[in-house]
This record gives sequence, C-alpha cells and structure tokens, in this order.
Amino acid sequence: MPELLPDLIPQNVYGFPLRHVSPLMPERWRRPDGFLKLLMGGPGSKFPVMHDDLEHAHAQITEIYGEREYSLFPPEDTPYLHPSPVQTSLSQIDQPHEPDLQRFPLMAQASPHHTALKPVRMIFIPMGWWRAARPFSVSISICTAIMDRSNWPGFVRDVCATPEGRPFKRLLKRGHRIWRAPAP
Ligand SMILES: O=C(O)CCC(=O)C(=O)O
Repeated sequence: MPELLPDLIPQNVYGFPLRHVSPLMPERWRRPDGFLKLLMGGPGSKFPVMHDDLEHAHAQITEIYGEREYSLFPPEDTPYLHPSPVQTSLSQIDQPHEPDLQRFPLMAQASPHHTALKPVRMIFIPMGWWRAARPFSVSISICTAIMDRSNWPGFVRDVCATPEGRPFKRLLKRGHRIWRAPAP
C-alpha cells in the first residue's frame, strides 16, 4: 500500500534502516521502502509463531492503534525455547504467554519479559531476541527491520551461509565479483 507511506514520514533517524535501502545492497535484499511491515490483528489473533528475526535484523515496532502484548526472551534463552529443527529461528512453543510445560519442559528455565504496547509507543527489539505478540484489541502497528553497522556481520553470515556451511568469506569474494560496477 504505497499510498500509505507518506503517513509514516519522517522516519525515526535512529531507526532508519540505512543498509536495506542502500544502492550498494545487492538487489535481492534491497528494500527501497525501508523494510516496513504493516501488522494488523485483533483479540484471539497472534503473530503466527514465536521467532527471532532472520538475517540478524533489529526490529522497531510502533503501535498506531489498539494495544498488544509482547513476550520477549533474550538470546541466551534460545536453548530453552524449543527452536524448530527445520527452521531454527522459529520456536515450536505455540502459547508462549502460558506455555504447556509438559510439552515444552525447557521453557521453565527461560526468563520472559512481558510488555504492553499502547498507541504511539515504540519498542526496539535487538537482534537475537525472541518475541511473540498478542493483540488485546483491534491493533495496527508498523514494524521496521533495521540493518546497520551493528548487525551487518551477522546479516552477511546468514545470507551467505550454505547448507554445507561453506565459509562465507569465499562467497563474499564471489559476490564482490558479481556485483562490481560495470567498467565505464
Ligand atoms: O507484532 C507482531 O505481530 C510481531 C511482528 C514481528 O515480530 C515481526 O514482524 O518480525
């Protein structure tokens, strides 16, 4: 919905995801919109699954309308969050606010943080933190994925990783050859 973009200007200068919009970013990962996501939900809905963001992105979420609760877990809790063996950034725990400890016993060792987000409030979720959201009412928010100097090395590792675990430096070199500017 590009017609809504002007409503989101100006961007928070501290949260502006410079690297996603940079023309130096390989086209496949470039996001000229600044990597904005519109999140809408209501009572009974929830973000599909507890997760941490792929590609080491930080997330900044601003509530526009309504109220939602976040359950957050620090990166050190990862072993207790029953990550999916297929996609390790997704947890298998389906009700993180009241987990079934029979099915997910390790979760008892995790240290959750809960917070409610009200209109015009913003939450910054650093890379590696797990989160699950639960709207208390009709809720509309904006999420921006942030990529800057602090999480760039993790991004490069993630996007260049191969199933065989090939060293990313070699791939980067290859990437450099692919993306170098054309000769004048
Ligand atoms: O607020 C939500 O529904 C969670 C959004 C989120 O974590 C994400 O988009 O990565």
